[in-house]
Amino acid sequence: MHHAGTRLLAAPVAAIEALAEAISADNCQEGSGVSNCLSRLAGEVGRPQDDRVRAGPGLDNIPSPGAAGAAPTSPASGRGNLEAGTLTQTWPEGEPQVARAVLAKRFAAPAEWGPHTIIEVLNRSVGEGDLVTVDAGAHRILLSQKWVARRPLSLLQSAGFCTMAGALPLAIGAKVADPARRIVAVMGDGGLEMGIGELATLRDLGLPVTLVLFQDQSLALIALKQNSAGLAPHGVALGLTDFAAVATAFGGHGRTVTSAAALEAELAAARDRDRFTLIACRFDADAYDKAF
Ligand SMILES: Cc1ncc(C[n+]2csc(CCOP(=O)(O)OP(=O)(O)O)c2C)c(N)n1
Ligand SMILES: [Mg+2]
Repeated sequence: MHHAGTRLLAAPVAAIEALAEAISADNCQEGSGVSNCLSRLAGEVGRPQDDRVRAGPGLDNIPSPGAAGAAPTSPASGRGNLEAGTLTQTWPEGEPQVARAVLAKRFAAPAEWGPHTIIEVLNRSVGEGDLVTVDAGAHRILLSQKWVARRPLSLLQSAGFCTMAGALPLAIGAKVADPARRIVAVMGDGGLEMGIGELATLRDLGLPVTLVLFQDQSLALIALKQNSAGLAPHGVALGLTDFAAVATAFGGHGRTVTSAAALEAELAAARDRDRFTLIACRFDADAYDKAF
């Protein structure tokens, strides 16, 4: 790709656009397609001669949560410094900005409401010092393309096993470790129905976590895989659960929303609540058609 002493890449924009095309054409699979695409993207843009990881104060460039008016950094959130002082400024050609622009265009919201819009609202509403966990499924694949992480280690997920229902215990653990930090769990309806008992843990430990639910009444990722294999949908439809009522029954606050404005308002209201909040975002099961 390159060797010491040469410029990393003469035309990163063209390379990234070509890879964005590849991402579009790829049948994105959890744990394989998308991550491979993005690894290729990183590879094409060019790794530095020494991986650009050197001793130095590079993470000074990342503002601290405290600077943004968020909760003070505790030992747990302080781990976001990735062993502070070991990284330096990278990508002198502006490659990250180009990659972000290409991804933003490729995965732009096709409608006023749906999974794309929910992630855009989250990008606006989640603060720099906050921590997000995300479950397994189509919602996670889309979030992986659209998420704007402001700090290292601020997005937790089961990246290896991709296990459903993991986002809730991840959020519980994060909140126990750092009670002052805002924790937002992003889940699909299939995943939450697998691990719904954890709502009782939120109640019993008095953890005011915010749970944003992608309620499409579908195991959407499996439906997409069946479709791309030329199969008819089988065993992927979910009934309509009233998750707001379930949250109330578990001692939390529950709401169902179907617009960006309502989601934004509920996210803001959840910030100061002393118990958990579940926001069920309902949208149609076909919302991921042509998304990947
Ligand atoms: C424990 C477990 N069982 C099965 C799977 C396979 N799997 C991956 S995503 C998915 C569907 C997830 O549905 P949902 O939580 O509603 O998310 P969506 O895809 O609809 O966004 C399944 C069954 C898994 N990753 N983990
Ligand atoms: Mg679903």
